[in-house]
Amino acid sequence: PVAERTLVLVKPDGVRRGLSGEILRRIEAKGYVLRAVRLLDATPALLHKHYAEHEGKPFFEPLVEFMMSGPVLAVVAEGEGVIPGFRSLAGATNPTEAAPGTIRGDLGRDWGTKVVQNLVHGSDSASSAAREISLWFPEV
Ligand code: DAT
Ligand code: MG
Repeated sequence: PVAERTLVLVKPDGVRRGLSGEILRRIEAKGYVLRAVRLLDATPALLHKHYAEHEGKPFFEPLVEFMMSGPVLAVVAEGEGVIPGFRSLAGATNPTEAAPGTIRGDLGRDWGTKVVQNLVHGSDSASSAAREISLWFPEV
């Protein structure tokens, strides 16, 4: 069987603030393996597919705009339990509520924007991970 893999995105706020290295460091320090890394400017088509579950919500368009505000670092991370494991490393969606020790809790905060800027994305299930990896890494 193929080892468990998840899709991590360092969002434009993380790249802009120079936190890509710190975020990759935490993934590797936990013991997960980086399988693929790519810096890219996300297109509207890619983001609409990636965030399809949120289409129609009030934060959807601001979310897509934010995700196009600068380059995104897309990462495939691998290891037993990496899907929930990276979600634990990331912390709660709202960085104000995210626990200290997590990426969002240590490095994120509320900037008063319409969409929550929370530094990272991580797949939330095996089916999401497979779908998202094929979107961001069509060649993997
Ligand atoms: P997560 O990224 O923790 O999986 P999600 O999938 O529910 O969270 O939402 C996707 C992103 O959309 C999230 O990272 C930040 C933004 N977001 C979610 N809920 C929001 C809300 N109520 N108001 C503003 N932005 C929100
Ligand atoms: Mg999500």
